[in-house]
Amino acid sequence: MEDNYRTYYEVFVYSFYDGNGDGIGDLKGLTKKLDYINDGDPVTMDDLGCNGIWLMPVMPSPTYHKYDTTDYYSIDPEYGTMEDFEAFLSACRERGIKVIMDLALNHTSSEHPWFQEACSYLKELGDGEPDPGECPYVLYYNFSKEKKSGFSPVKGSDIWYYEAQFWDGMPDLNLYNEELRAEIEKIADFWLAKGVGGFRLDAAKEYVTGADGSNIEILSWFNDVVKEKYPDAYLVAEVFSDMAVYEKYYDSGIDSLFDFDFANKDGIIAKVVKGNTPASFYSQRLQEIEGIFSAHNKDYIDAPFYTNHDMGRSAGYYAGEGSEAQTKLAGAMNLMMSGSAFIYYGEELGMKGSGKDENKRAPMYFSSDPSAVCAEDRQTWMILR
Ligand SMILES: [Ca+2]
Ligand SMILES: [Ca+2]
Ligand SMILES: [Ca+2]
Repeated sequence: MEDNYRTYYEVFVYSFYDGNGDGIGDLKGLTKKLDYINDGDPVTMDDLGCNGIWLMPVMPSPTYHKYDTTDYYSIDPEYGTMEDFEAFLSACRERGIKVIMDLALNHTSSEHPWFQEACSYLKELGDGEPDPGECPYVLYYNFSKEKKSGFSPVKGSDIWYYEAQFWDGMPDLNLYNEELRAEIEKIADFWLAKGVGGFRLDAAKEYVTGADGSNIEILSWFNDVVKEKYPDAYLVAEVFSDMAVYEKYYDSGIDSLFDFDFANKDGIIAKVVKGNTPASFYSQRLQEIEGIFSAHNKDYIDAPFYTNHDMGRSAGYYAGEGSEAQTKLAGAMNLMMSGSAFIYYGEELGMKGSGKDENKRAPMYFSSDPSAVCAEDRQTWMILR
């Protein structure tokens, strides 16, 4: 079995490096900059030395962040081609970097053909009873004639509604449908067969909103089908919540859950570094979580992270004299935790960016020339190494 204890670098491809000059980061650009993440030579120390990459979504999508897919079997043309992706994977393999991909299974894009076909069918049907024999996709989503909480109207119909917990462009999938599950098994196999090392499972807490037990069952099913054929695959789920909630998700048998309690501007690490909480609390919790998580899954691998694409960047958590040292100390406290630690791109440089999501996902700095970086972050340039 492969060792799944790694240090992952979370990359937003859109903002990382532009390989073809259109101003948008892409897979060619990321491949070109792999030496920065890991040059494959354990002797050199001027690379980050990460041996894992978490790719934020790369499948076709109408949004810049690409968390709502229109096709689970392709690469978004903004990011390149399938050949570019395969070249990226093979360059990572040469360097000993395991690549995990973001997989958004809670929802698709409202422009996904499954959803489009289901909506056309229901519009035509009107007030009748849907026949999945005529359109199987009506069961891929949660359609209803009743406007329940989190439901949006089907465009062009005054009878039908669909569940869309995030926004109406992201219809929620019905992960209990057997045909959809078979499709998802095919999707997972498609990418794993290419050499992808696993998945970061987006929004697992919303698979069935408000029903942790159902979500654990869904994760357990997905873990079983993936591990049966790919025992070395690595799965980490996003359950954006408190530890009392996400610890239970280890019952599913998946490798990792992001350890939210330590992250963000008001998490354990930041509280300790700001001096609001005694340093001993950090070590005490590290000891306690071993018992908490292993009670649910003895093979668990903690997934500590300090920030991600949904959080303000850490260099902004501290102000005044000593803030640079605080930022570095906090980063080190993240990496010292056992398990597979995650670093969000640019954090190692002390990039700043908070407020709206786009600012948290701003272009990576590859130059110390102030004119080469985006204006908003220009004054925060700082090398942490
Ligand atoms: Ca580009
Ligand atoms: Ca090296
Ligand atoms: Ca859902």
